[in-house]
Amino acid sequence: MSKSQSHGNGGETHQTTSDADKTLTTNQGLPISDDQNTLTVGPRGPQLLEDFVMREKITHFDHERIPERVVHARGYGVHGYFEAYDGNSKLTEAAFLQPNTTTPVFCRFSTVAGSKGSPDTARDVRGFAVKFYTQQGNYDLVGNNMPVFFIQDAIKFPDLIHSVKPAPDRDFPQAQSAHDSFWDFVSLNPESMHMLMWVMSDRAIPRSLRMMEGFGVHTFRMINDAGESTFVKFHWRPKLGTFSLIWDEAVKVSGADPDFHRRDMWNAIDAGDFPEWELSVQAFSEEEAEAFDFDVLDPTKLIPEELVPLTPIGKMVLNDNVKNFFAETEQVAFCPSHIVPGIDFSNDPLLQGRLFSYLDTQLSRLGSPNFHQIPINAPKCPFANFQRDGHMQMEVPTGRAAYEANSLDDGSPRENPEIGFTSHASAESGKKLRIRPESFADHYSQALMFWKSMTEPEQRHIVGGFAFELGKCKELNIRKRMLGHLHNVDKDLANQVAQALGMEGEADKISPAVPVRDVKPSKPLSQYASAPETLQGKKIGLLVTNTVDDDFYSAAMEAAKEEGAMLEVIALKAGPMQTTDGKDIQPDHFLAGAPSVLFDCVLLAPMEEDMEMLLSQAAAIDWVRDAFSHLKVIGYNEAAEALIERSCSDAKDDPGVVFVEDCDFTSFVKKAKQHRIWQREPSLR
Ligand code: HDE
Repeated sequence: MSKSQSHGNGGETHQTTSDADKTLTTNQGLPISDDQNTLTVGPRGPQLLEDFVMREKITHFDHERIPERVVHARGYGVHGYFEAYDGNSKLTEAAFLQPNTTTPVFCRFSTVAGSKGSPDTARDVRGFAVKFYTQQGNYDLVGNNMPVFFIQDAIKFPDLIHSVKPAPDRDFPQAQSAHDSFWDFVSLNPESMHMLMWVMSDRAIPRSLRMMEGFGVHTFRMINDAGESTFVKFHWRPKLGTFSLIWDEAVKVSGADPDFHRRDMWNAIDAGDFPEWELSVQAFSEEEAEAFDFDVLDPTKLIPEELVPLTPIGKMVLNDNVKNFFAETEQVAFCPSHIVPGIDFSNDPLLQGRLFSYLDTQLSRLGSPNFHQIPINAPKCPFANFQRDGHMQMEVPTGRAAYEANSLDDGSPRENPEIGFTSHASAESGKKLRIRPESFADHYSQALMFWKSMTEPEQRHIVGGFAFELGKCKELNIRKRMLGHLHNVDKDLANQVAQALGMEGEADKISPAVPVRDVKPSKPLSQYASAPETLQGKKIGLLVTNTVDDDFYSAAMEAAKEEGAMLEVIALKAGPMQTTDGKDIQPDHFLAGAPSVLFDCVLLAPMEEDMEMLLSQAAAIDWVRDAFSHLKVIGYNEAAEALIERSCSDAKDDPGVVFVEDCDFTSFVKKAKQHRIWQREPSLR
């Protein structure tokens, strides 16, 4: 029972409160005799201030909350490990990137705008922050699931965030950008245009945290043991592929399961299906950077992989759920300034601002400069210095001298030029000024590159995204300004959005600061151009009635297992049921509690004798209709034909509606691996 947590600094341990004899005690260790009744004068008399047991309990409760993160408040953390590949030493001396090195990591995924209790599937950027507990100290790679950002200079960050957060007078809208103040801000900041293309695309509504890419966004440096610097951009690529929801699905999932992403991650890890990402860098020299037609210090630009391909440097596996959400996920403190020898910063003005902001925010959020002593933040290598005291000091530093250098104690710890971090000695000079470099002035060319790189469905969704969001923006002048920007990106895009809004010909005229370049598409920017055909990590929903055919059920289970997918049974009632052969099964859901939006593809296996009743249920009709209009593959048995006819009369001849004959799931699985039936979409939306 005695649980202890290592601090990682010399094996010191801390006991948790629940210990040896399981007796409930106060925080001072006093056994409690009665935890149900407050101390009163007589059974019906007044309560006594003297009741320290009650006061301690309530006071602690009153202080249970800490300020939520000002951005990225809603997040989900998971433990795992990182394994370095061979061959990184020519790029970096970082110890955790050398061959045969495995490093523990903690990874926190998040939305940006919503508060801590907001739904997981809001349209938003996703944070992708990884803390590597290396032997040279903690390294934090604090990235996003999109490779660019809204603004070029950190000084604009508070304005960006104030514009997207609920309005200060009315405190809504929550967890969304579909409102006047956000579009007002971005339409007055053309540098946002490239990022807006990403945020209006399917990237902003990921299917799963396990199916998202991650990016370091800024240009960083890697330094090898000869002191040579190479510029790098970081990329995380998920083994399962990059997949997204459809907007209507995301909206409905928000209601059906606001915890959709965290539940998905928890369940996968709990089932031993550990998500994995490969970490790569785009590595390039300063001379190469000079030759690009954009500035690598500008965080609104990405480097097309056609220009600099990815070099894989390692992989991350997430394999352990947290034991306590608050202690770990809530208290974890990421700072881009947590760096190790072998990695360094660039002059990207957004990154430079972040190097200040994160430490500052942790001080206010966690309340003490000793936040590094909280177990989730403590390095797993020895650490020692002469910083002392402060709120919640957990250590008991010994010795008389708390300064460096000293000759009173044994003189240690001391600085060490051999192994210590040194900043790359880049040559910097210039006048002190507040000015944006001219090389940051092209705000439209890469937005156009993104647009051109999309497949047809992806383009349709971007148009839909802009139309939805601008449709919620009541100020017509803001819409017109945005249409003007979209015109500068691509006329066809602008016209489609204008048409959807009923505002053809109303775009403002906005002159780009520099001419828009004729850019080529870049294939890796599309999620679907080369999406893997797989069911791995996906979820199949099997709709049954009062019982289910044993052969169908067993074969479906087997097919799902073979594909690495999860199959969940949705029945009419929540209680236990039996298959036709009398096998006991416990449905995972009952119909009204699990709409088809929760699954990637569906199987319909009702019993003939239940059909009349099923066809009278709106929930069953909606279930199938939604699956169809969310472009899902639908497999069905003979009895389900009537249900399909009733819910989607347009399903006839649809390639994704597959009859499962003799419990053979081959055709269903083959189709379902395509993820969605895109050709169905134009006739539906
Ligand atoms: Fe952050 N950001 N950010 N950000 N950010 C925070 O730090 C900030 C930016 C990112 O799971 C805050 O601990 C500024 C870019 C992630 O705990 C805060 C600027 C990128 C997380 C902060 C940026 C990010 C944060 C709030 C503009 C992608 C969540 C709570 C200069 C490369 C980390 C906190 C977690 C969190 C400031 C822009 C990623 C206030 C000033 C660009 C993933 O410090």
